[in-house]
Amino acid sequence: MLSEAPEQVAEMLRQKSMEARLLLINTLHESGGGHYGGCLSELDILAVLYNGILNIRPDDPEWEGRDHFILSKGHGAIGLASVLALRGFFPREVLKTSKKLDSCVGWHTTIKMPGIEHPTGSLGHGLSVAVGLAVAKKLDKKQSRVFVLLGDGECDEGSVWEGAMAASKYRLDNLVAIVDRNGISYDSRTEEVMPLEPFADKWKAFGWAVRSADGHSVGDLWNAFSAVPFEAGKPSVVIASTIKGKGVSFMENSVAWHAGPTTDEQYRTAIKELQKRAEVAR
Ligand SMILES: Cc1ncc(C[n+]2csc(CCOP(=O)(O)OP(=O)(O)O)c2C)c(N)n1
Repeated sequence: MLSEAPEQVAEMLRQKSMEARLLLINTLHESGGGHYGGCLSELDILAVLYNGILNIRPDDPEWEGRDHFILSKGHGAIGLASVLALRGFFPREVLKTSKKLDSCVGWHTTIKMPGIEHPTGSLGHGLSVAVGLAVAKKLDKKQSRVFVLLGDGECDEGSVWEGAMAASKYRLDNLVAIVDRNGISYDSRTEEVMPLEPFADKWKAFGWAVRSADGHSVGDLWNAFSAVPFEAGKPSVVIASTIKGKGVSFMENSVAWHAGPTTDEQYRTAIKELQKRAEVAR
């Protein structure tokens, strides 16, 4: 798949997501902890979107012609904040302010942070907000697109499926949903909490054009996002297979690492492992 994206672009994207992983771990450890698992699973998706797919202006976050992005799984806030900082929306020093009153850096997204379109954290709302934005773009005859990232556990919320129905009713082919399909919810596997499979078929039945991707392959993600809309007149969904805690061995695919603090020793191990992976990737 990587061969379909220019190798320099793929290399740049891998580099960006590795930098974001390091920044994320530093930020979370300095903050006293946070949502390690879901932030690490979403990072490659965000790195690809923000470094080549989304039409945005980091120095003018509210530029009218921008593509919109909503992080519906709002607890992935620091993952997004790391990518936004590296993309130039604000200085990376801002990420050190999380313990200060009135900081824009927190466990969930807030519109105080440049680049954040909509505050999230209460799951199940982002898709409906994205549907509203996409309808508005259609009515205004604007070319910009709306992307929204959902967690798979989040898809247990009935409101997600109300949004999904509305998106196909209004033929929103300017709307792209991505599901971070890491197979884990809050403290259990998704299929134990509420079986989602056959997941792709469910989206199809709700009128969406569906594509699967390896959520940690920048080439695969790039190809999927570059091909939207997958069908004219239909909203697109990318089901991205990911690993919760990706990049840190003791966090990977573990229900114990949805959120929490890291000890200094765990922090050092995580950083060492990520640095080693970055060297191997080079
Ligand atoms: C409406 C609502 N119910 C419950 C929660 C508590 N909660 C926070 S994260 C989470 C699990 C989400 O799982 P998933 O969407 O798969 O997130 P990821 O694994 O990607 O971190 C839950 C239930 C919440 N934030 N909002």
